[in-house]
Amino acid sequence: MILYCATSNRHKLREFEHAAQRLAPGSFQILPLPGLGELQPPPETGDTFEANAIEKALYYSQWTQELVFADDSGLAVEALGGAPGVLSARYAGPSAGDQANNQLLLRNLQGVTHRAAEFVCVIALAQAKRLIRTFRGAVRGEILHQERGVNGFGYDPLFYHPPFGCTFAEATPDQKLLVSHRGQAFAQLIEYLKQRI
Ligand code: ITT
Repeated sequence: MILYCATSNRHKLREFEHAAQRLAPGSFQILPLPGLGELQPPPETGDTFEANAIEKALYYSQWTQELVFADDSGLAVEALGGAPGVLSARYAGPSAGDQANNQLLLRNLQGVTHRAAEFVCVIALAQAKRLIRTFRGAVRGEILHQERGVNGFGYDPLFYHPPFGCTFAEATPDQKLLVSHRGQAFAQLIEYLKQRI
C-alpha cells in the first residue's frame, strides 16, 4: 500500500521510511508526496499539534486520491510552560535551523534545574480533503546542559531519555523508533491501516 508522506522535513521522512520497514516489512511504501516541494506550505496557525497536523494533511491531500499523512511534532518543556511546542521548528525565528533553536533553548533554560520535557507527535491521515483519523505519541525526557550525539535531528542532542541513559542523538535509529513520539504515533497508524486492509 502506498502512503504519501506530506512533509518538507527530510529527517521525518527518513524516520517514517525506516519505521515502515521495521514495523511492517513489505506492506507499506512511504513516498514523499509528489510535487510537495513546489507547493506553498500551509500557514500552521493552530495552537495544538492536532490542529496543525490536520491542517497539513487536509491541505496536501487535495493533490492526490491516495492516502496522505502529515506529522506535526515538537518539544514541550515543562519549565517553559510547554514551549517551544507547536513553534519548535521556528523557535529561534522563521528560518531558524536546529543549531539556533537548540542554542536558544539552552539560553532560556539557563539556571533552571527542573528540566523535564516531552516530545509529542500527532499524525493526521487524510484522503482527498477528508480527515480519516489522528494518532498521537509522546515520550518524556530531560533537557541536558549541552548537546550530546550526532544522530537524529532537531532537539535530539539535548533530549536525554533516562531509560536509555543517553540522548536521542546518541541512540541508534532502531532504539529511537522503539520509544519515540513519532515511532508510537506511526505504529498506531500502521495498526489502524492493517485492520482496514
Ligand atoms: P513539516 O511541517 O513540513 O512536516 P517541520 O520540520 O516544519 O516540517 P513541524 O512543524 O512539525 O515540522 O516541526 C517539528 C519540529 O519539532 C522539528 O523541526 C524539530 O525542531 C522538532 N522535532 C520534532 N520531532 C523531533 C524529533 O524526533 N527529534 C528532534 N526534534 C524534533
